[in-house]
Amino acid sequence: MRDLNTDTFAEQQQQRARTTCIFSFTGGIALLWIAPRYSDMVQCRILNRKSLYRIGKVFIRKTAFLQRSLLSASIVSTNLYVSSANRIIDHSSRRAAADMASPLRSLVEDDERYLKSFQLFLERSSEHQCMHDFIQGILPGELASVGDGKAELNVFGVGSGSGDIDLEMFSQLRQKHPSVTVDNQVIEPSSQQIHNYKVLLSKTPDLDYIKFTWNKNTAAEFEQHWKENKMSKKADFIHMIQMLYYVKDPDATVRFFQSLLDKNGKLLIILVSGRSGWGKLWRKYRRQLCNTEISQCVTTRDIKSGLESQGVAYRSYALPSHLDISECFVEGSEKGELLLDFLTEVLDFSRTAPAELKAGVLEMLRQPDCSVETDGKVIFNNSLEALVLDPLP
Ligand code: HSM
Repeated sequence: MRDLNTDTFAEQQQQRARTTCIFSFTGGIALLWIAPRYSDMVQCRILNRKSLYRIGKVFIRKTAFLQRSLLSASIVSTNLYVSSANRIIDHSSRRAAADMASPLRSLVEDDERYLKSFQLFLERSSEHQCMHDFIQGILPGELASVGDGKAELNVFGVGSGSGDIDLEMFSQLRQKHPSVTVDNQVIEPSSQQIHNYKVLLSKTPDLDYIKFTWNKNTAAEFEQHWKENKMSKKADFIHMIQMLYYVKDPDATVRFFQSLLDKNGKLLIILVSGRSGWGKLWRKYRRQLCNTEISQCVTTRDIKSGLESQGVAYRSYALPSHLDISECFVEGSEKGELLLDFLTEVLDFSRTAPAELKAGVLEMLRQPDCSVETDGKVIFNNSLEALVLDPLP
């Protein structure tokens, strides 16, 4: 889209230059044609009045001079116009070429910086607090019926990260089903996060009832492996928390994992809500910010409309949350830059984004659509939404 727009602009400039060229030359030729006739006319009158003869000659010379000047002025101005249009065209095509050569890099390409900015995001936001409230308040009701009386429950954590949210959910599952054992498949592509998860396990008591299987895979790799090996295992509880941003086709991923649910199984999806500041930011800057190969600007609104179009039922729960983004507006603040990376999903956004985009994003971030300003702080709307799906009929 961006390249197409640039071409259209360049073409318009070229067209304008061509039109001016034609008009200027036509104008010049018309002058050449009219001026001699006019000078002849003047000359005739002057010949009849001898006293004006000299003045007439000067006038004729001047007319000829004027005629030449006008013609050369029109040529010069046409040239100037053409060359300035060419400069614009050059600039546009250079910009288009540069855009093609160096698109903004996605933050997820740099695992270390991603984790650093994510950590800062967690410190500045109430993201984990609102998940904690949901896990304590709502999730137990959803988990009560899973397993249909089985002695062992199969759980899939898709994009489990460092496992802290997983362990909170296990604690609720355990309270609802005190005598079951759990077979837990962890599906997580980041070795650093798997390491963090294992460290957390080593520090957490009373987890003997859970068997952990580590799949260092993306959801897509896991799906491919599952299909190739014609696996038939069914799951009682699958969770995908803040991970559908990182799959190529979020709707298809939801469909695949929902198809793995056993009777009474539950699929839990948590994402930012369509009404959050994220939703507003992405509606305006999706094209510039989202590298759709590795990260999607997807909200629960998108997932819900996909489900609705297929007639799939879901239950929805709002998880209000906020994020302090004040540092993003402090020029040169390292933490502000890290937060901006997380907000835009662009690696080194402050340094690599075109000035116009950076200014637009910063302006948008503090608009009432995205944030509120209180006590000198800019508080971004980080509201999440949880969707719970039952097995397909
Ligand atoms: N990075 C996409 C939005 C988000 N992820 C919020 C976690 N919390």
